[in-house]
Amino acid sequence: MSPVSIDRLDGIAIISVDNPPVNALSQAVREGLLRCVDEAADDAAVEAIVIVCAGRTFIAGADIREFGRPPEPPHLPDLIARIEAVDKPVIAAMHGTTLGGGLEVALGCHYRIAVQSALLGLPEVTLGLLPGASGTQRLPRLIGAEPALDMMLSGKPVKASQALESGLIDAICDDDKLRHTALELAATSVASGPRQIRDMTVREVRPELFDQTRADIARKTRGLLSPEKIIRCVELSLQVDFDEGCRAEREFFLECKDSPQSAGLRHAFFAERAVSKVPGIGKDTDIRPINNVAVIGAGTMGAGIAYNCLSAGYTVQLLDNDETGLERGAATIQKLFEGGVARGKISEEKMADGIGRLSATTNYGDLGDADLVIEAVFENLAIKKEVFEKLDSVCKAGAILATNTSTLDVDAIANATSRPQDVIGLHFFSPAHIMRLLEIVRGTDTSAEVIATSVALAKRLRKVGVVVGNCFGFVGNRMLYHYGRENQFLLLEGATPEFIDKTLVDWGMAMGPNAVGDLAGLDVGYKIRQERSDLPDDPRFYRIADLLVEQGRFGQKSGKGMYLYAADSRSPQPDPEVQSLINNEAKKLGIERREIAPQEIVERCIYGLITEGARILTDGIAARSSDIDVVWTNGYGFPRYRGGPMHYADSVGLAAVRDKVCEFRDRFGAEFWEPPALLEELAGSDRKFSDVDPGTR
Ligand code: 3H9
Repeated sequence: MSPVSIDRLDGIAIISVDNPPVNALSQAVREGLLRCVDEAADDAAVEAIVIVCAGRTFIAGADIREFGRPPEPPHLPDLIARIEAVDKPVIAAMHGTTLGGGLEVALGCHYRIAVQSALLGLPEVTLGLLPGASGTQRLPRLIGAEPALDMMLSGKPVKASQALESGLIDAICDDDKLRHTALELAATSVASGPRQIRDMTVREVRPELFDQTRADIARKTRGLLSPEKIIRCVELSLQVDFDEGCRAEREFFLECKDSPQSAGLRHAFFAERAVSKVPGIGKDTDIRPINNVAVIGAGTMGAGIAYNCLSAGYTVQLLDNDETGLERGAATIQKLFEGGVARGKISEEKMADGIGRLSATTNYGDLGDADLVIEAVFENLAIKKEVFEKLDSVCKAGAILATNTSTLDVDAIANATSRPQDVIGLHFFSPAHIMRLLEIVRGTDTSAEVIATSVALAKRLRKVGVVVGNCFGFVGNRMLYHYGRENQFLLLEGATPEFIDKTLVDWGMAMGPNAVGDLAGLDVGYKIRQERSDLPDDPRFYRIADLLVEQGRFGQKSGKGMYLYAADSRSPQPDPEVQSLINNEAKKLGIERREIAPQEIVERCIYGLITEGARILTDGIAARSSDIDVVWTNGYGFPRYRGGPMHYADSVGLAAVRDKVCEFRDRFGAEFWEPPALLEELAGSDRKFSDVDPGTR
């Protein structure tokens, strides 16, 4: 059955799209729309046409899953041209999120109406694309080049009220009156007739607009293809006629669609949606109600988590050992709220409401009502176990007890309680209210209910929650060790900290590993290494980092680490003292320093990640390779347009990755570069990491 149907009422044809979940413009929808529009156009009894959608939203865009395949007719630009050419008024009646190709369909219609709660946007840029169905030519004609650029370059949707103000829509109505008001608008528009955006002229713009926008975007998006193409298309809307502009747009769209950047961003989109499908957890798994959250530890992390929970509407108790700690925590939370108000993110009322839901205590006995406790104390197993023993004695039955450990054994912590089924890891990333990633660490005994509740919690906190298994460092930090190891070796072998950082930033990482180490604090990793007994017995292993810490160089917080920092500055300056320390150590270890090419730096660091990612998949610590990608793109600054380390490996080709790893093994030794069995197996059978089924290993 076609997902598009047609009805008639008093001379008005109502064309309905019903393609759950988001009415994406699949081939069947395009075909159905074309058929119904033709039928209504040819029917002399029809005076106007209304396009509406069933379900939760008007069309939310092209069907992104089709982009990996050759496009099948009818093509969207042709369908929209057909809608616009109809000689009776066509009205788009929108609710939910009208996005991408959906908004382009609406722009092909002659009039647009939306409900109060509707959002309208062109988010193609977030997928490495540009609006490819004449949106770049129609939107500037309708609302002006500058606001159109804004919408397309930010990818952010606008509210219906804003859309009305800018002229993007012609009318707004109550959420429950869309059909009725759209029919009224259709009836009144019969007299005024069709109004085609293609015939409009783009208003003049300020002369510096395009140069300024290009410079701005080049700085912000670092080498992304599609923003530049969007700017060019909008510029063309002022310079050439509509059809020529559309031809250029189509060419650019196809170029972007076929680029590895868009493939990476599309992968990231679907990967983030796949994380909520957790093997062993079904839609019928019970979710425990959570209203009251307690956070143990009022340091920066604890306060950040508390702020995050308050912002999501929870009631929060903050517990620390003493009043001074609590006062400091409360002040941090107050400051975070004030920052939100200053940036216009939240209102004064919301701040007052949030702060009103916060209370503080030094007494574990006060935590009896907590539905969820999140521990964020010092990263030390003995201290954490002690906290969990206390929680076990005071918390009500069914309360979820979570640890924010970033590396430690969740089972060891769970076993300090009499209820390991209720214990889970919730690994927030710093700053907790900003970073989107939440690693949800399932212990051996964690119950399905507790996992499902944590996944729901992540959504409510507006985070991407990735369920991972329990091992040292889970997914993110376990892989980071290998990336960091190669960075340290490269320092000894001849690359400077600033050259390694620049090389990896040029490749797309948000920051270089040496600047990140200084930001996070070199002492943090040092203490963790000190506690481990299973580290490689290799004198080069994290040698430079260890020596720096032993000299009191902890990073930004002490004004010097791998780099030097001027007072009150976070800008890393190369330090000749560090360089001579590195040179001396290399000499002591008999390492001959050499010039190292950027390609070797990238391959050793990134392939270090990939090989450990393969082992993580084999061990079942991540259910699927795309989960690993979500961790790295959301928590570690891995370039989203490269999809994540595992997608990147798949795009390079696993045989090529395996060959390079073998080359490194022959050059640098098997201890760190023995190719993982999974990589060998997949490369040998011409498969990808993404072919490994969830939960099968
Ligand atoms: C475009 O339009 C190009 C044109 O300019 C030119 C063409 C020539 N396609 O996010 P959710 C799936 S580019 C296919 O969890 P929510 C999604 O994978 C497109 N599938 O729901 C998930 O599947 P599953 C421009 C899609 O309520 C399910 O729907 N448009 C698409 O939190 C539910 O998704 C966009 O970029 C799609 N377009 O949020 C909009 N969209 O259940 C992208 C969703 O199997 N979509 N799915 O995991 C979104 O931003 C959000 O999905 C939306 C709903 C806000 C709509």
